[in-house]
Amino acid sequence: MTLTTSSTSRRARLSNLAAAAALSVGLGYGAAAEATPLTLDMSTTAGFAQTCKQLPHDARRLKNDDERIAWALCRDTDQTRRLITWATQNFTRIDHTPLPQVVAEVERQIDEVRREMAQTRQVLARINLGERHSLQIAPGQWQMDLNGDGQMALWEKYFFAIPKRGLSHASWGLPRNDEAHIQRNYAPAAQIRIDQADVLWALSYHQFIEGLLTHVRAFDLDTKHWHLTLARPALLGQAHTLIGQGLETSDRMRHAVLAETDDEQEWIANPQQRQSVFPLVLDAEDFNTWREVMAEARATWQGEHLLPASRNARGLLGEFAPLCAEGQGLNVKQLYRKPPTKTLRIGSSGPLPDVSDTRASAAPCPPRTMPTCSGSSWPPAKAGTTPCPRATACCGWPLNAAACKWRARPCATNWPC
Ligand SMILES: [Ca+2]
Ligand SMILES: [Ca+2]
Repeated sequence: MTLTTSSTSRRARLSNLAAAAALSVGLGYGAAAEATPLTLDMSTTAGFAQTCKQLPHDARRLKNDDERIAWALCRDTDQTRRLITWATQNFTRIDHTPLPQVVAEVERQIDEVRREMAQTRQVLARINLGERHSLQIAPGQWQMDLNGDGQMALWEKYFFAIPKRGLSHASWGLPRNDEAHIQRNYAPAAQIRIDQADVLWALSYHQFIEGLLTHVRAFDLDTKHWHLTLARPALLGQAHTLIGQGLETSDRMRHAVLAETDDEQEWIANPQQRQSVFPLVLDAEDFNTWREVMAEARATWQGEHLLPASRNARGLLGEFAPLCAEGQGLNVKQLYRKPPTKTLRIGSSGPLPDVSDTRASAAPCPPRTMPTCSGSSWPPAKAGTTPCPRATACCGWPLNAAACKWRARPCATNWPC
């Protein structure tokens, strides 16, 4: 399939990039830190603005974990504001801007977000609340002019509001200028009393998003042919570390949530907790699914399990199939840590990816030696075993963990193993 460079598709691409980037977040306000403890209020609109204004720009001047939490929230929300303002202003002139310039500006933005998120991530990683609770927050009250037009539209007012608990996430959408839609789908007054599990939740998302953005910046986009070329292999290694840390943090978070015995203004709730404003209701089976999927994801990410890479595979794995010879499984860790030395291209035309020197070394693809099937292609086979060709994908996890009842399937009998 050949991708066009029409203004429509360019707009769509930039819009997608901006939307993805807007999920990330993080920037700060400058103001001298006071010697006396700061008054931190993250539960009212005025208190939020005042708190962010008085926090120091330099994270090293933060005096305690409550200040670190407020600082991270202020930076994240302000980074969101800056991204939306940037995207809004650039969207109007994208049709008149040469494509390479658009790409360069997007890359600059991604790098800035990565820098900001690295700071916020390090601050979040320092926080250890132990058993105590920290700030009470009400994200629906964090209201600001996000697109920089000097007005506060309804969608901006409720941009950080939490969707009502228990609704199908398909009905959320983003807040729009429709009061009835907001009232139906959002809980602007919802409050959370932050505990260590919530801090770990935020930390894991920072690690994941920073990792994904780092992954993106490992590649250069050829705007003529819409190819991605691996230009900065070292960033792939960094991305592997960050996403691996995200998986570990997510597991620590799951343990922390399950260990909670209180039940008051919770974010993610364990099956015994009822006082939660987290949009998804998770039962005991969801937590089991979470544990199983994360264990498989971590083993795959660290190269302990191999992904099936077959020429007949479909989807992304099919695109990567040429990385591995027949009879080999893909070692994700090696792919990130020792990517093919020859140019790795991913794109829309031509033989993809170009890994003609890789098969000789076969670095990411150790042979699978055991002549038995070990299950479906998800979960992947343990290194040294042969995975089966059919995937039972767990779609959209963890967003719809409740709907994701993954079960291993027996191997297809005709699989040549
Ligand atoms: Ca506005
Ligand atoms: Ca909690």
